Amino acid sequence: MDSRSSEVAVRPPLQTTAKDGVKIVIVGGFGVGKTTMVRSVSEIRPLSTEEVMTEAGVGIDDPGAVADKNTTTVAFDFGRISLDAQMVLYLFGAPGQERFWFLWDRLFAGTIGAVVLVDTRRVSDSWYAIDRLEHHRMPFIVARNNFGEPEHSLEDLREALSLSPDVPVIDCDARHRSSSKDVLMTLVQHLYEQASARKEAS
Ligand SMILES: Nc1nc2c(ncn2[C@@H]2O[C@H](COP(=O)(O)OP(=O)(O)OP(=O)(O)O)[C@@H](O)[C@H]2O)c(=O)[nH]1
Ligand SMILES: [Mg+2]
Repeated sequence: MDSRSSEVAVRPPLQTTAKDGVKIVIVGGFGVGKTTMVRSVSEIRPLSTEEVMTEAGVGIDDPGAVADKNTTTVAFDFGRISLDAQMVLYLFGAPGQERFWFLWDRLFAGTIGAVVLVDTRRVSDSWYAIDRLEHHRMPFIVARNNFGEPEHSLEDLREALSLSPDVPVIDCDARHRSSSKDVLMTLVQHLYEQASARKEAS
């Protein structure tokens, strides 16, 4: 057992004060850090469906900028985090490879919001995720994962992705729990603001 899994094992069960549970998905292109984010932030041992990428995938799987990556998500990741005494988020990490995209629409069922993780070395890999979320009219935020010093600003990224001004765009490091938690807090805040704006308008 590695040190991370022993740390997870001593975490307490769901608090009895928990009242609201909501489902969130983390989407994005291949190898942008979706599984890493679910693992870093989950308070339970996350369920993962990682499979080793073998030679059979050569020509089908494109490791691109993540050439040292040797496993990939073939269904989804699942984790949980209590944001406060009452609010619990159930996290689903989507599979990034195109041949598993057919699973996404199922994953979106019952979801109230999404995080689009982006690797700015491969911005165009995010277009499919944004397209699907807009199709489902699902609120989302964009989180730029830390794969080294970025060449462009967050505003440049907003422009490259043609995002409307109200979509939050932030930086993160999916490997770190506090950073991943900040991403989820930003999403929840965004959901609250959207719900309040709808209430005021009605
Ligand atoms: N430098 C850096 N590497 C990261 C970061 N997050 C994840 N990685 C690494 O990037 C690789 C891909 O991470 P995964 O979490 O498997 O990516 P994924 O989006 O789940 O990949 P698929 O499910 O196969 O689409 C792994 O080798 C991670 O260790 C990050 O913030 N910075
Ligand atoms: Mg994954």
